Amino acid sequence: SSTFDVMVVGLGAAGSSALYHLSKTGKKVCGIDQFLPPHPYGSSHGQSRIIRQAYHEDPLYVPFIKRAYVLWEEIEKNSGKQLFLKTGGLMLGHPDTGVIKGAELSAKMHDIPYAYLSNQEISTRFPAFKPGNNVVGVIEENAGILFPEDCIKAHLEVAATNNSKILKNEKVTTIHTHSDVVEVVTTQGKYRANKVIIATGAWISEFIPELNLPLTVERQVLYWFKTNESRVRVDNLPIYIWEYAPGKMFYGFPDLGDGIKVAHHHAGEPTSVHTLNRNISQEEIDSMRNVISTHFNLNAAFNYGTVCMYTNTPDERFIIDYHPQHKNMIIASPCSGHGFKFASVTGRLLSQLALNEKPELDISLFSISRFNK
Ligand code: PYC
Repeated sequence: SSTFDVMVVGLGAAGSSALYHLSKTGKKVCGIDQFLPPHPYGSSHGQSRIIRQAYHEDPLYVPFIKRAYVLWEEIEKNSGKQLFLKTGGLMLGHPDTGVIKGAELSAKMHDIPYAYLSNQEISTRFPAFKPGNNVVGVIEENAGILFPEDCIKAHLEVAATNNSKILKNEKVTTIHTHSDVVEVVTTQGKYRANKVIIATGAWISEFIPELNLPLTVERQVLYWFKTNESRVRVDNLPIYIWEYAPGKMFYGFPDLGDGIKVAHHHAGEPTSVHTLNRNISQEEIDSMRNVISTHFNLNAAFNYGTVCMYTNTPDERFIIDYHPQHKNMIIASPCSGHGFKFASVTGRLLSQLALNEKPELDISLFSISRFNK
């Protein structure tokens, strides 16, 4: 069979975007996924993902997120799908917590419109919240919601229109890298490519065990609680991240139809793609109900939940880099629980690496060599 210029393994957030960007270049490209993307088995399902600019984690992410906004708009136009809903975004916590100080730092450094809200202002503007004494907020108007399944669908549909080959329900079993070509062996055949992008999320260690990367996979439960109260509708509730104790956060979304979606950020049990428990216990539901009754003025009843995975690096930064020994293999993810919003630009950067172009942003932040220091 003939040789692809680039194969993309894993068509989740990053892989679908990489395929889309490659497809625009006219190169011969192929994407492959073991399931039928978008699917509910990895890290990109559950109706909504946060997108925000006043990045409390580190101002270094802001140039990436600014470019991501532009590229989300581009794929919205090219696909004709609405992928983003602006709701504003509120960071909540005591004045000296990481989310408050970090969001303000990024906003100031990068001229992102924001406002500091007192405890009383939070209650007045967003009566659904019950901020305890000493809780303040940083609100940014341009934050909102991405629809993750539609984002993946949009990237794949436009990539297909641009003549990319897309193989679904086909699992890659082995990848052989040679100096001049990469052989990709699947449950159904063998393919050859000049370059391969590995964007397999929680499955990533299966493809590069020799690198011994310090990754952990974490189980995360997403919960929807139903209520009829108008104070949780999109016009009345922004996306939010609430740091209720140092380093401990939950986050959520307004009601998009199935109720408010809430989840803990991290603090999930360590797991793996083979051992992930997809059942949600009554104890977990009760504990989230407690979080809601402590932090919201609401009567809300559990509707349903789903389980997904974070793939974490120790510093929670991503990986976007060449394989250190095989320059024809490019490695993406893991996202450490905050990568979806960047997928539009991550895919672009991956496509640039695969085509030997200089990445348009400085990706040294996401290098593999940082783990050796
Ligand atoms: O990326 O904004 C984010 C986020 C919050 C909680 C999980 N991810």
